[in-house]
Amino acid sequence: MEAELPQVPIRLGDEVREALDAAGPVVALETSIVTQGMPFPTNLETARATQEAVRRGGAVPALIGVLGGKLVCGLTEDELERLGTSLEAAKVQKRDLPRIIAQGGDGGVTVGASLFAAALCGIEVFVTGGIGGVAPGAASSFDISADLQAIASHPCITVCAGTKAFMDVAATLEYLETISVPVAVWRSHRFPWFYSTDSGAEVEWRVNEPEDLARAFRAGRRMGWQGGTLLGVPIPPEDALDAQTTREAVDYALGELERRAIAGKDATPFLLQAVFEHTAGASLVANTALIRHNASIGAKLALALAGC
Ligand code: PSU
Ligand code: MN
Repeated sequence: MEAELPQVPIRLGDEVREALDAAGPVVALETSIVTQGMPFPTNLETARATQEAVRRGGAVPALIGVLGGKLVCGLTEDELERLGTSLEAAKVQKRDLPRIIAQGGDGGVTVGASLFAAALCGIEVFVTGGIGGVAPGAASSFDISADLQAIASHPCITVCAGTKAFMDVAATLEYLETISVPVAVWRSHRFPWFYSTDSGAEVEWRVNEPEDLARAFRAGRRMGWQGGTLLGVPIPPEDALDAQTTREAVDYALGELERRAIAGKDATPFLLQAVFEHTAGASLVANTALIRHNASIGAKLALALAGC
């Protein structure tokens, strides 16, 4: 007999509930980066530092996860630790939510699953490190992250440092155009490249102030727009890997992926680990820095949205 189905679809943390009741600024955060994306204890340290960056920016952080079959928005420190030290916590993509919840499982949520939860709660800003994207070779493998469709279909701004570096950035931007996701870049016309500041891809919409993006997002919602918006935030130059280091690490990681025939949801965690090994850990330091920086921008955005 499986766990009894929950009557309420999501449990809010106290602080998150209070902030939402008061229409205050809240920033949703994912946890697949905690359960699969980073090794212990950096995963927990990064999650704490990310929440801290949101708080310093004047907003309330809402870590999302699945615990004992319950979707939770606003994990406590104990709950975060449970996810971050578990060897069993699943990688919960959006499509996995019904199954993991019905089975009573634990899991860290991806960008796509986080956006589903954020929309349920009415949270309009979501921060991650790097989104999934169109993989190199997707023309034959069909490996296109479910994150992209989720960004298109939930009314939330996703703040990221681009797609993860081993994705095909140009193809991802084409795909986002196809599914009508507005793409903006923070104080640049060049889409970022996760560990490095510049992917080489041009983006029409440069955002200089959080209010610019908040007003555009509001304009869309007033028209009945149900979809999200993507904001690319370049990693601060002092934390960035140079482009050659990123290129070499990505080429190495993609070569290993092909050699070992790894596919599906295991690909991204494997690639992150391979890049980590190739850069002797520098990629993890950069990943931590970029997500903290994204969180500080996300907080500014949440504040701007609360005021317009
Ligand atoms: N950002 C990071 N590290 C991560 C991820 C994002 O800095 O590990 C996770 C996110 O949860 C994202 C997932 O949704 O990787 C993408 O997985 P896939 O490529 O299988 O869709
Ligand atoms: Mn994939």
